[in-house]
Amino acid sequence: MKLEPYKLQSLNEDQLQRHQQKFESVAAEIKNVDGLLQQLIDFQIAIPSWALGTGGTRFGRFSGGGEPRSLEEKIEDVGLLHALNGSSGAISLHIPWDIPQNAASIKALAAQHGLRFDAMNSNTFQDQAGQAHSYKFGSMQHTDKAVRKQAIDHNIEVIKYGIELGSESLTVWLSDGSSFPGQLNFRKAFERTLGCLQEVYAALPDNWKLFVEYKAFEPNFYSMTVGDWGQSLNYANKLGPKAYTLVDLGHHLPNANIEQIVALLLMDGKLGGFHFNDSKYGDDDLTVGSINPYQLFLIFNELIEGMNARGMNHASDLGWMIDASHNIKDPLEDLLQSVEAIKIAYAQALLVDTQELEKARESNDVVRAQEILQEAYRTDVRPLVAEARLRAGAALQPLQVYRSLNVRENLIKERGLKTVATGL
Ligand code: LRH
Ligand code: MN
Ligand code: MN
Repeated sequence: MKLEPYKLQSLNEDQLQRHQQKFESVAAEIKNVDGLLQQLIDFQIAIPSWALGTGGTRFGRFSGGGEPRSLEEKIEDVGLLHALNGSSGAISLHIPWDIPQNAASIKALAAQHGLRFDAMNSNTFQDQAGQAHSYKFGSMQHTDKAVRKQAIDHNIEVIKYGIELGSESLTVWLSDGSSFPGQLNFRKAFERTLGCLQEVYAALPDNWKLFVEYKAFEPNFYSMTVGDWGQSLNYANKLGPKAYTLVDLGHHLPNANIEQIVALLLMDGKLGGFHFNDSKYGDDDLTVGSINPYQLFLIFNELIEGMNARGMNHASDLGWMIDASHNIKDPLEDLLQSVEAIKIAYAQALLVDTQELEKARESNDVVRAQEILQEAYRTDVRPLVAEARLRAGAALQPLQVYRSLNVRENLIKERGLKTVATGL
């Protein structure tokens, strides 16, 4: 489904006056509002191809209908999101769920929608039809060299698809680990995994990055071979300058101080990118900002501080991606909410008076330091985010436009009610 620009314009016009009043009142308080708006416009968040359909849970799946049936339709869905919010200008693919049959035409289709390809993801956590060896006991950690070789070859194949599409990074998430004490020799599992990652690393083009994604639990529940940021950083350090740690917000043990992890990875120049989502109990893959928006703000506060200290470009020097799973919501509506939550947290963090904060810290004024952060967090920045969207030619209220244009109903008419998108 394509969004007609004139429809967007007329829907925006209906809301313009109300918006302008709200925007002017927030803008009056901000020093360089145009600079801030430009930063918001430039900040793009990649949509994961596997989140465009209803993934469900392991207990059931309730399709909402109209899900993308092909890679082309996934790109069209992300194109629609981008037309609505002006901030979803990239897609992240998962192989073999998204094998491009004709890379040139897929690339051209993405370009038509103003999309680029963010990190490619490999998959050695499922067995695929026709595959010679099983990953039941792991992939890169496996005791059998033939299984390890299969995992390496798959990752190299993913890099090749990525090169054809113009991607510049590979995310490796391994489900490797053990579910029972005694099952695994931790040291040997680490060494075998490192050996495989080294071969994948050697196949990376010069301008590519390798993201090592960690996760504390699931599907293995006793140990994970890339279980936390320490292990990921250890692999990344041993691999070399093109290897980085990827932080998925849902992959930590409860109450982990993710903002501190982010600060220290940035200090070492080893933070590669993000999988944004939210969670209360585990790897819940819930809408970003739906459970703990203050944590998201604190993470962005560290990101901005650390990136500025290293002279990094906020928009382009890290991989900004969502990783989500949908059970009861319309995936596209949920993704609009997630992108909005990320932009809100980013805008709030841009408002932090960093100089005053440093002064408060130097003088051990704890109350003042906390007040400075909360002052920014409690600012209603939604009119700023909306103004950035307006200036980017997108919708003032993306979700409202999505609903008023009956997008889901139209997709169901076009694609059918009983659709299953490839992916989780
Ligand atoms: C694992 C994970 C990883 C996978 C995705 C489908 O939990 O976060 O990023 O590639 O989910
Ligand atoms: Mn992830
Ligand atoms: Mn996950």
